[in-house]
Amino acid sequence: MDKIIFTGPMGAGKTTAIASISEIPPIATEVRCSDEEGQARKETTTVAMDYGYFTLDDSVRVHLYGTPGQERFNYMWTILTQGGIGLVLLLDNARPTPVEDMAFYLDAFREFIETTGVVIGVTRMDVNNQFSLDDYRDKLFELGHIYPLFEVDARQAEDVKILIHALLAILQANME
Ligand SMILES: Nc1nc2c(ncn2[C@@H]2O[C@H](COP(=O)(O)OP(=O)(O)O)[C@@H](O)[C@H]2O)c(=O)[nH]1
Ligand SMILES: [Mg+2]
Repeated sequence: MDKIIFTGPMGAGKTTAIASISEIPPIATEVRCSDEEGQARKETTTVAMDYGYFTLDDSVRVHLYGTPGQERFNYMWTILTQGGIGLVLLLDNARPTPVEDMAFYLDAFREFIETTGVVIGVTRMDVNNQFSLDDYRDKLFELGHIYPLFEVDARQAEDVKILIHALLAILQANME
């Protein structure tokens, strides 16, 4: 079973991205945000996980799981990555320190990434362009990582598909 994990901070677009490409109405578990930042930004957050699926051209089905964003649900991260083939990290460019968010999530999922692969999508650049893709690239360079990085809009299926195909391409390359 090909299982891809979507992670990233609250509001980065995980639930939206899975909904954009899923062939079934995605299953999401939303509750009211507990923290003040969350309450200011949006009404609900994903508690347990998001789930949807998507079929590739060669009729291989890819299962899409979104992690909850809030720290109090971190224990779910380890559970959700089990059996996963790769990670899509979404970052919200309109958050205060999205480049630091990237470093945090790359570290939190380090073991999983080392055994699989990761692609990074920066969302909401239309809302706030305070940071450019080069700012993220500089940080990746500083951390010694070479990972694919894209500007995406989680509401656009084509953008989300680019992330999935880039991830599958690097997983393929790692195997060869
Ligand atoms: N303007 C804009 N909104 C976006 C973009 N990507 C996602 N969103 C919106 O951001 C909000 C938060 O997304 P959501 O999927 O709930 O984030 P999650 O907490 O990571 O699951 C939703 O209202 C999305 O429609 C983008 O590139 N531009
Ligand atoms: Mg969500």
